[in-house]
Amino acid sequence: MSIVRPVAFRLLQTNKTCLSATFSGIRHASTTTNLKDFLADEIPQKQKEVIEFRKQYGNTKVGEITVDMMYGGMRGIKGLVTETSVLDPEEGIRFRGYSIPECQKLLPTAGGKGEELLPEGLFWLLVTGEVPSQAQADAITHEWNKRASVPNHVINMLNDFPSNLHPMSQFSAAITALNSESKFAKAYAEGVHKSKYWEYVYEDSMDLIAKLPTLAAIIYRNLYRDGSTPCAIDPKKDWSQNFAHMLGYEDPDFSELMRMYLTIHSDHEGGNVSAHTTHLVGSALSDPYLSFSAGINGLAGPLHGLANQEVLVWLTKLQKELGGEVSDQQLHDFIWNTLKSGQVVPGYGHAVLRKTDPRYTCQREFALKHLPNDPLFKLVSQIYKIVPDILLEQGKAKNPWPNVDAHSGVLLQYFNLREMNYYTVLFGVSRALGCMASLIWDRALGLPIERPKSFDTPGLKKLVAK
Ligand code: AMX
Repeated sequence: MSIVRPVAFRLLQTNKTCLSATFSGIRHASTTTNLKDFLADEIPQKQKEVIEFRKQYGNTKVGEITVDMMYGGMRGIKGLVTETSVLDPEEGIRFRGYSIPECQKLLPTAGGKGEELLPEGLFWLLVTGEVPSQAQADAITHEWNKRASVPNHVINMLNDFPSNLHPMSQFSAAITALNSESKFAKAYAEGVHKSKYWEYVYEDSMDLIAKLPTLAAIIYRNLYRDGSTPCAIDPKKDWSQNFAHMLGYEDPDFSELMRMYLTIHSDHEGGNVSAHTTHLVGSALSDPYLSFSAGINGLAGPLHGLANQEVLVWLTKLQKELGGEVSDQQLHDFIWNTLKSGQVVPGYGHAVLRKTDPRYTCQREFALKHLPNDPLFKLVSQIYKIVPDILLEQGKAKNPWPNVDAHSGVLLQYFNLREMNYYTVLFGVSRALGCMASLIWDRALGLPIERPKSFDTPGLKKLVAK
């Protein structure tokens, strides 16, 4: 049975933000550096737009549902609205209308410290739909640095976990336990009016994102280093650089890798397991910590985020069996053996994409710049030339091309972050940006509890007979 992956749609844009964000229509209208002020201004307009849109087109049919879709992981069912990004099968992800190469040209970088995009700027774009100025991205850095402290009970819990508990389980449990800090849960318990929900979800989202690097660094240092406390947040450093330093990596190029990594893994429209789960759990008005930890549990599945770990496990097995230099024929046989033993080739295929993932290409470009002669990079490039033809020959996978996870591990290995079981935690830190940006808008638009209709097979047979 395939995994759940319905299609998400962006709403029609307002006049102010129309032009579908092609390069000629770059949107950066606002000057405020306060994201909450921006939202307070924007939300009433967007609410009005949605009400009018639904009034006019609420009964308009936008698609059909087949029996195969119902048994087949809801693939292709148009069933969600997600504002932050849209995934085109041929072209890949567009964050609020902007492709990754367009973002690379438009969004703020760390200035003198590096050329890669700041995830803070991408977050501003995801939330607002506008390309931020440097001052707006820097304001997010400032906010997150201020909100980063983690309560002692969570630190103690992490320190008490056994070393055989997977880093993703630790990460998810720590995020759940952080809900002691939830401003939304507190306000709800005190009877806050529903029109104010988004304000508390915003506060929790900003706190949660700010705290994730510290949680992730504690897990890393406990499992793979001496268990010492991560260094303190430095207000002069950006989110990624602080994270890199807390992990114990001082190389400026590693901070660059983190900036790129944390930007490109952030969002992939609304139907993927981690985003959809966060949205679903949030629809029950579970607070952002509970909602996102549920999403993290989905990300921990090998068909979703854990694929980045799986790729490295698979590559390590390949190197152990075949040695250093491998011929195309040896690779060909190894890949076929993987398929014949009933396993997937990790890092290849996708539920929506039908071309090479631009996030793969972006990481390949980073590798060409920073590690062009790395043997593992060369192996990954060699595999890229061989796997698609084999998957096509096998004739099952609808997309034979690599996804984001085929390339991330090789970059981390190069910088000596070799603990592959940890890789999905990095994905999780980044995924919070998209999930939280969407959750703020879910509550701002008053989206209700999610409850699709399900059938049993006899019921479905009756329905079909009609
Ligand atoms: N290797 C071998 N077989 C594959 C394959 C791959 N990389 N990708 C798809 N297939 C198989 C499926 O298992 C399925 O087989 P079945 O008919 O026996 O069940 C068949 O091809 C049809 O699958 P599909 O419609 O092309 O894919 P899907 O939408 O059901 O699943 C995905 C998508 C990503 C789960 C699948 O391509 C896969 O398992 N890839 C490997 C794992 C991976 O890289 N996951 C990460 C995805 C990105 C992410 O979320 N981080």
